[in-house]
This record gives sequence, structure tokens and C-alpha cells, in this order.
Amino acid sequence: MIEKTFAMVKPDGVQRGLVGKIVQRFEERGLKICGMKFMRIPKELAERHYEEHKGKSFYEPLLSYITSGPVVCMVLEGENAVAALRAMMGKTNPQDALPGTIRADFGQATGRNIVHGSDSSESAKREINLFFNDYEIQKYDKIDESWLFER
Ligand code: D4T
Repeated sequence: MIEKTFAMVKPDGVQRGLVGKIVQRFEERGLKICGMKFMRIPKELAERHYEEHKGKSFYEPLLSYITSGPVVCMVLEGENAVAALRAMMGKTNPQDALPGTIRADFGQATGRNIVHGSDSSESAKREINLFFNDYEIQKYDKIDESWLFER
């Protein structure tokens, strides 16, 4: 099933100069970039994004971290894109992430885990709507599609 998901290079990824490498991985996998923007997340948006974690011990540090500097937000599309992105990212704690995943290859701590990706199709829809307007999401044909998929 072709679907969209929401991805983010978090402030540590931006500060550590990893944006290009991370985006390269998505492009090389064949995930289509439908939206992309560089922004500083306002506190209210961070609260809505992470509302499921409200009240947990890591909630306040998480808000400080995610609003601490600019991030790169993306809408990516592909075959089972939600699961594909989660697999590419690896486990939340980079110590548990498998080698070859973004979090294992570039990170060491849960609270500095470099990337975000939606954890379900429902979250993807919610997060895409939170971060992107319709006019920021592009519909276009990409020349590699006939070589990526059997149609
Ligand atoms: P995100 O949402 O950032 O892509 O991460 P995950 O989907 O992999 O993990 P999550 O929702 O369980 O956690 C959200 C965010 O909180 C930080 N965190 C999490 C933390 O600092 N300490 C913790 O104990 C946990 C569970 C890391 C990711």
C-alpha cells in the first residue's frame, strides 16, 4: 500500500550536520519527498505533537529538546512508508537500535535520538496535518517510479 508518513530531523541532527545524510537515506530507499521544511517548532505545536506523553517524566525535557533549535520536517511517500521509516530509524533508544539504522549509526541517547517518524498510519495523518498545509504537500510523478515498483 502506498502511503505517506511524517519524518523529522530533530535539533541534534541539524546541529550535528546530519540532515544531508539522513535525507540521502530516504531518497536512496526510494521514498518520495512530498513536503519538506526547515522550521523552529513553537512550544504549542510541540505540546500538541507530543500530547500522548503529557505527564510523563521525560515530557518537559522532550519539549525543551524539540524546541531547542531548528528541525527539518518531511512528508515521505512509499510502499508501507510508515513501517519502512520506523525500520530505518531503529528503536527509540539508540542503544537498542540495530546497526544500520539511523539511531544506531548516529546516536547514543534516547533524549537525543536524531529523528522522528510516525508510529502508525493514524499518527502519520495527524502529524502531517499538524505540521503541513495542503499547499506544502506536492503531488508529482517521479522518474524512478516504474523502476521502484512492479506495476
Ligand atoms: P519519536 O516520537 O520521537 O519518533 O520517538 P518514538 O516514537 O521512537 O518514541 P516515543 O514516542 O515512545 O517517545 C517520544 C520521544 O520521547 C523521548 N523519550 C522517550 C525519552 O526521552 N525518554 C523515554 O523514556 C522515552 C520512552 C524520545 C522520543
